Amino acid sequence: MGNYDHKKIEAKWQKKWEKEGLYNTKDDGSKEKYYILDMFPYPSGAGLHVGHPKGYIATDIFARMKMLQGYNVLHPMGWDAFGLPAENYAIKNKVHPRIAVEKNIKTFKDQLLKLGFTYDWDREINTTDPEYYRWTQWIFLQFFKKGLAYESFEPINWCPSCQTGLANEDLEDGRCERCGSVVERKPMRQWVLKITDYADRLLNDLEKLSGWEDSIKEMQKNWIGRSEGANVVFKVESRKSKVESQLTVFTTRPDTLFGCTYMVVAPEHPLILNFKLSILNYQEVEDYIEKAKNKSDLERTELQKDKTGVELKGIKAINPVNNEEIPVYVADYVLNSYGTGAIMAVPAHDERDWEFAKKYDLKINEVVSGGKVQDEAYCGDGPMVNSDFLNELSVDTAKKKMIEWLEENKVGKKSVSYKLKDWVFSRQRYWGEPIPLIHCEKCGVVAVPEEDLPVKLPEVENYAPTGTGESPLADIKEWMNVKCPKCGGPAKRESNTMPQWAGSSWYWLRYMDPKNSKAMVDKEKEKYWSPVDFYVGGAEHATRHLIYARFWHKFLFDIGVVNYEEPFTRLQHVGLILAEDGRKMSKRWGNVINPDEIVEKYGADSMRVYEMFMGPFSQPCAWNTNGLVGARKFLDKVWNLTQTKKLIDCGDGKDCPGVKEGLPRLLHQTIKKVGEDIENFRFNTAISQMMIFINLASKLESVPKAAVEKFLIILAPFAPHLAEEIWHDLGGNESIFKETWPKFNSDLAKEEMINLVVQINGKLRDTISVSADISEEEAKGEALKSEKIKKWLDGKEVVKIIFVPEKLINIVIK
Ligand code: ANZ
Ligand code: ZN
Repeated sequence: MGNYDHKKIEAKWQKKWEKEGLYNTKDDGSKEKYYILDMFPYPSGAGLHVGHPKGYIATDIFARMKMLQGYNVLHPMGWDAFGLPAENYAIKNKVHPRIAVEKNIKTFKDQLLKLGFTYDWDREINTTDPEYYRWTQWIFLQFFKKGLAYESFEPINWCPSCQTGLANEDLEDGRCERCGSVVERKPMRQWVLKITDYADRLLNDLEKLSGWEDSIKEMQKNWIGRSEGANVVFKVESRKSKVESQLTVFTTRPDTLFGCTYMVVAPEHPLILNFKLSILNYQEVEDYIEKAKNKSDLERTELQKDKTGVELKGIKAINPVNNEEIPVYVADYVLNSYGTGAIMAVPAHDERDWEFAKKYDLKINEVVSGGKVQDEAYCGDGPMVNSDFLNELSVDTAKKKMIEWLEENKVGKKSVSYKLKDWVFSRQRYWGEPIPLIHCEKCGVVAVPEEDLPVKLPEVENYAPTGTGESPLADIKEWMNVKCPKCGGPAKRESNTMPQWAGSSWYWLRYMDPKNSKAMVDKEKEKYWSPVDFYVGGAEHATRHLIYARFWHKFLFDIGVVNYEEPFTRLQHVGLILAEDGRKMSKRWGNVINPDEIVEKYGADSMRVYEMFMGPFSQPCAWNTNGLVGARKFLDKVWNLTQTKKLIDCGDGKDCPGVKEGLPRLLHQTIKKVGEDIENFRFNTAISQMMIFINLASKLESVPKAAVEKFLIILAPFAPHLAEEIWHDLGGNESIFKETWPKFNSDLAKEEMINLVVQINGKLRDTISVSADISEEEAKGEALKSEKIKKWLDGKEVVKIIFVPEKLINIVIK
């Protein structure tokens, strides 16, 4: 297909570039740096489909433009290869995950190489390489030493199929994000990272990230989920046994305390066991708890779901503000993991409480006026009613006043809750970084000395999950049994491994200094390269990865390893490429397109141009082979132009061919637009502008060589192989990527000017100079601004204005 031999050209230049080390990045402090980063891929068994490289093509175009503009560009690539998918793939196909990962990486890399990217492969990293994960373990130890990694025995999310604990971030609609199984709750020994200590900074610093899309910042904000309110302490007592206790709730609406008519505790709440002997219907309560046990948080809190619960008979709570006795329920719509795991229910002003109260026939007391609380919960503003010292206040004022009252009476205080939970950081699986800790009977948990890192993942015969709460590593006696680094006594290694997200939580730092064996990154290098100027990747990482990454980076800042508090200055998400049938590309649908076939048939340059031309970069677009053919035709046109036309050495002169047809103006407009469009990731409009240029140039008998050369330089980021080939064909000795990005001449780039006649009542009164494609509105405005015209209009009424494009304006007056 096509007119130029893409196979020959592309292979030739890929080899040459590699041999010359064209993309090897030097730590050259004399030049201004630009660090552009792709989210590194997970090398799955299936290889890349045509959707995967879309972001990489974009960053490659960007990186090449920056190179041409004289920046020292860092554009690295690596592999995020630990974690469940690799391990599940390995178990299914009965190969060791290490072997599977090696093979997959090779496939991925071959595929990427064929697309002609600028990656500096000398800086390639792999999260499963012990020389890499030594530093992942080192960072964990710093967390541990600062008290930010702790052992917990709380019930956590458990995937019954992957047989491992999961973090909240690993769930999607209450299911395991990896295998789709419904997640259960299971008590388990875990290592947890205290990300909640950073919640406020993660939230507040979003404001500094002006280079991030608002939608992503909003998702992070919701994920962190900061709620301000109060904790309120209720007395709870049993009539029968005179047992007394306290129940603390978290509420965002302390103003409604007078409207609290009952309380609810989560099924896991310890209060239930404490009152076991006083609860008259304990069997019923226990049955209910048993049923609630396996339900996911999502199932429990869905608004539409029918609310269920059981009263704890025999015990009562006392509302501290009016000493009213109110019933206490257990119900699974209250989560143990949020706030305090207990609520004060205000059915008049909370939807879920309202439904529950209707179902169990509980009192509904209005305390904020404005609604019809017998018909539905009213969530709007006041004035407050039935609330003693709060009456007539607005909700906001009442909140403040109630918090003052609670604090004065020592039955509560201002409080903040976060949806963000501490990060469950251990997995009961084989294929991950071993957690570098040792359990000693005498000394407790002891850190592996830093000089003993990395703690290498040992070979095992059986790496399938055990389901026991320990990883398969626990079976390897020689590995597990060690001497305690503190007392020398017998001790055991931690058998849990780190989650898949660990290795990707700091990898951008390692590219700056990938071979350093003394530190995770050299301080000077970090100072030069940080922060990442531009980060491009999938929107699915808006929360998980990007929250973890910011958290680790901030921690590394706090311990003095890095110089900047935020890792990524600018962030752009990639719109999906869908299959031709409009569905997501997936093996399941049999609609996957392999880039190798496209490259083989149409060439890498065509695929690059096509993917950037499909539509606005951040929007999803369906693949269409006709579009691909169109991209190839455009490149063929460029090729033909340089092969069949006379190229004239006339500089930028007036006597050059194409002046009359407006070629110089179009060239400079194209230079301007392509540069601005790449900067703003508007590749599709950049390409259509280049098409317009080529169409005009192709119509001419001969074209100025200088114009073609400038055009080639701005085309080169998109179609590097073809541009390089033609460049050399036209006599270039060095790579086109050693040229400089052309400057546009803003006078030349200006629109063509024409003279418009301005008439008043059909008589010529002035001529004005305007751009040829001026709009009607603008033209009228310009005419009315003319001093000569103003004189004629003085005191007269304008009846109408007639506009004849490119000719005249006639103003009709009375
Ligand atoms: C009384 C009240 C009255 C409430 C009212 C709301 C409206 P956000 O905004 O999401 O932070 N709540 C507290 N802990 C809970 C838990 N563990 N499980 C389920 N619900 C819980 O929501 C905070 C509100 O959610 C709290 O304020 C509490 O109900 C409920 F007119 O307290 B509120
Ligand atoms: Zn010890």
